[in-house]
Amino acid sequence: DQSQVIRDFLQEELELFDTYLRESIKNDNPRISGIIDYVFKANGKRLRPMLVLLTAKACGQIIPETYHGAVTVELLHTATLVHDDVIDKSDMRRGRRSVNAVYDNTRAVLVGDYLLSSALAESVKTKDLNIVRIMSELGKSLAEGELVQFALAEEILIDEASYFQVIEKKTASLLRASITIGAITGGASPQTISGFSRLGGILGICFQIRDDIFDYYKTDVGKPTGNDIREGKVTLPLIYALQHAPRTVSDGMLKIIQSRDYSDENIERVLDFAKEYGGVEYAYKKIRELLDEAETIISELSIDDQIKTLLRLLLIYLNDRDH
Ligand code: 2DE
Ligand code: MG
Ligand code: MG
Ligand code: MG
Ligand code: MG
Repeated sequence: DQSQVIRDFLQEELELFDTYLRESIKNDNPRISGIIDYVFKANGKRLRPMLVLLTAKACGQIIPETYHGAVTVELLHTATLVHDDVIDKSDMRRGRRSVNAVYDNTRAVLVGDYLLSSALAESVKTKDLNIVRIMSELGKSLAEGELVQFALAEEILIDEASYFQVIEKKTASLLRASITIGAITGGASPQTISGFSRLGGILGICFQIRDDIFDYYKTDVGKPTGNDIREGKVTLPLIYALQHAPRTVSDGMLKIIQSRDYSDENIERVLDFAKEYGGVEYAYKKIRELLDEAETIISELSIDDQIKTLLRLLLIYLNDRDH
């Protein structure tokens, strides 16, 4: 796992991050702390805090505000996952049962609200109005992304531009915010902050395309294959295949999707169709193009070569990860 090198490089910082995180979610009421403990006992990848810390370190300093920044993004991220599993009616998360499955939707919604508010409270501890603004706008963007995605799924609207619009809002915004907050608290120049921000956005897009590719294969993280299609979510591989397969074939697939007859055989047919007509390949090609852009940005950043190497490793990790 490529992320181990980065985790080792940030070992002390990640330990301190955990202390800040624990402090932030402390609650004396066992009815609440029980659920919160359940949520955080799952071993998240800590990807967003890593981005905050690595970027701040690249820019020259990690200060207490950096940790508050790392905590605010992790809390908001966790809030969205708790809500996401309610929306997607998903009973698994990070290889274990989701909050809505173990408790119920009511509690999952409320714990998500609690975590969202905790995230905003934490952002204030950075004492930087810019960061508070980034986090507030981020909450809006994430909810907007979900709303647009839901509308598209209802309309069964399939086009690449809409797809990219959604993943920009629901995923890229969060990775961009993480990296930007790292650069701000790291004391970077406006030019460096903007370079990192662009890098964060690209990382985020790659991250979601990769996540969407996972849906085409069996994974061991407890997610049923084809879940996105079952939810009416038409992602990049299928969008491409629908637009490039012979008309008669793609019409047949569209019929299945529009009929919402999601039997296992039908799902299998749609998944195979997307693979057969180059959809998965195309998605990988998109990722590679974006990574080339990312490489250009990294090479132009005025930061330590060692950290450039780590950023490159992070890029590889994001795309080789198996969940
Ligand atoms: C993950 O997509 C979605 C992330 C954004 C969720 C945003 C919500 C609204 P997936 P997986 C729920 C805003 C909520 C706030 C501000 C608390 O593809 O495959 O469903 O991991 O992800 O389930
Ligand atoms: Mg989901
Ligand atoms: Mg979702
Ligand atoms: Mg997904
Ligand atoms: Mg995912």
